[in-house]
Amino acid sequence: MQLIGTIVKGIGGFYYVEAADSVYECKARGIFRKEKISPLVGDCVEITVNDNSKGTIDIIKPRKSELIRPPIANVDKIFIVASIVEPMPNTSVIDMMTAIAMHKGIEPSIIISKSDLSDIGWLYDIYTTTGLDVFCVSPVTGEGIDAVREALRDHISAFTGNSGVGKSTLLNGLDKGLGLNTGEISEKLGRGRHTTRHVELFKINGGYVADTPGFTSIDIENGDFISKDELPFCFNEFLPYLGKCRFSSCAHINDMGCKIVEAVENRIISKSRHENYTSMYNSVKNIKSWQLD
Ligand SMILES: Nc1nc2c(ncn2[C@@H]2O[C@H](COP(=O)(O)OP(=O)(O)OP(=O)(O)O)[C@@H](O)[C@H]2O)c(=O)[nH]1
Ligand SMILES: [Mg+2]
Ligand SMILES: [Zn+2]
Repeated sequence: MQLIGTIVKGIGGFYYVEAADSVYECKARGIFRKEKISPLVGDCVEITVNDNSKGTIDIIKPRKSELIRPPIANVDKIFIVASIVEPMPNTSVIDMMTAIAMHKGIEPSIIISKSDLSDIGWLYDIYTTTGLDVFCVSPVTGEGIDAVREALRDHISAFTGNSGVGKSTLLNGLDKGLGLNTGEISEKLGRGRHTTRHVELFKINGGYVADTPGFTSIDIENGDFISKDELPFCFNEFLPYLGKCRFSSCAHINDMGCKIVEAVENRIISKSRHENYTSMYNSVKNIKSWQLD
């Protein structure tokens, strides 16, 4: 029997493919190894299922997008989860993530978690100026859960963010049946660091969402390099101003006649976002793409 499905999990050389409302344990054909292609969670695949309900992946359909960390294909939306208390949010990491997502043509959104524990105002104020979707959630009070569930509808999405921000807790809140492991944040006890160990897609509201292990540091990998000319296009709230500055070579840092700098002065664009743009710009401006190879 031949079916088309989605890889929802990959462990120890086996891929679990959801197709026609069942999940099949599959092996990849040897040809992929020869061609140095590895199937990814999120891949749309054609499989052949034998009498024992075991399958073989025959074809991997072309990918719409590909993330390196977390490793997932065909993601439509990235939800960057930032906790308002420990682990404290780092806006430069958030802004790098939103830029990388935009660069890959994936829609970024911000989830501010643990809204029951502290006032989320300052972080909300920064991100509400970006034009991106911002959700404030707490699985404890139930705030924001329905809004996130609605945003997941019919898409492949990924939750990303530091270990301990509450990605798995939020998923449990979205679907009470999941029962994912969550961890206390306690370095002394040595628990709560990377409670989630592998990437897995869960079906919610007709879409798939990935729970992913939190990152502790963020490296710009080769595929994630954004050149200085592309960078302004990776800041959503800059888009309406691009092409309108006095000089066509405007770097939008402190240039004369810059419409973006003007919008920062008028508090239409957040100062924090512009500062993080400036440091990203300064770190890439002297790198040529041939230096990355
Ligand atoms: N009060 C409160 N606690 C929360 C909330 N969300 C998560 N927590 C707690 O924060 C801790 C970490 O949550 P996890 O869901 O394991 O975090 P994670 O992002 O999945 O972490 P990794 O899997 O390690 O990447 C747990 O003790 C949760 O109970 C929230 O909205 N409010
Ligand atoms: Mg987790
Ligand atoms: Zn400018």
